[in-house]
Amino acid sequence: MLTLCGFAASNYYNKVKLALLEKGVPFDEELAWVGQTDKACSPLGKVPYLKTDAGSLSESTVILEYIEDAFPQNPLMPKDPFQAAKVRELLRYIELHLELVARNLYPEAFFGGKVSDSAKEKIGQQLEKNVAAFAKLTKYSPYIAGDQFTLADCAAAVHLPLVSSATKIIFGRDFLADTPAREYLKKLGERATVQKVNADRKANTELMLSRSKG
Ligand SMILES: N[C@@H](CCC(=O)N[C@@H](CS)C(=O)NCC(=O)O)C(=O)O
Repeated sequence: MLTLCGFAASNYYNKVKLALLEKGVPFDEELAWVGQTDKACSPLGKVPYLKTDAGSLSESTVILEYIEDAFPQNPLMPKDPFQAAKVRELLRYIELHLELVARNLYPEAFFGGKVSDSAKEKIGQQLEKNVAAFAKLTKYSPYIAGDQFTLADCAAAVHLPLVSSATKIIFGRDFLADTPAREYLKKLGERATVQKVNADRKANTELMLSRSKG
């Protein structure tokens, strides 16, 4: 049995949860806030991590690839090696070049902190460049890498909304506004799996906020 550990307000946690739901792989969830994680499972203390009968794994993309390899049902990767590499390329862009850069805005955008004006300027320039490059790789036909729902859609579903809202809050402009991301995300939102992830995220975010107030 698999146990997904972390908390449902986390976009990285939700990327893995969405893949498990899409594949129909049974799993349990174990609540672990940052600071309360099992360092034997996730040495950096990050979430998510996955407990399996063979041992534990950290790093969300590694977990995604493990799930895909270990459970062949409802594949989330193309069989063709080149097409599979294109999916991995998109996954990398979404995580490394969009989410990880936009993440520097989150303290001010979502958590009441402050990001310096010079940092904002640098992040804005980097993100603009990265969004333009990302747009060259996306297909939206109807999924982000083509006609199959893949691991790249699991990443896009949870990370792109944060890139949009963080840039809108900090720069007054959604950096993804000129791409088909909004329509695509709306369509993804019709999937029962995405609805479940989003409902759990909302409930857990409220819990997280009430903990930080109390
Ligand atoms: N590269 C990691 C990133 C995970 C990550 O940053 N998770 C956040 C929560 S959304 C976290 O655990 N933050 C606490 C920390 O970095 O110490 C992955 O893909 O799993």
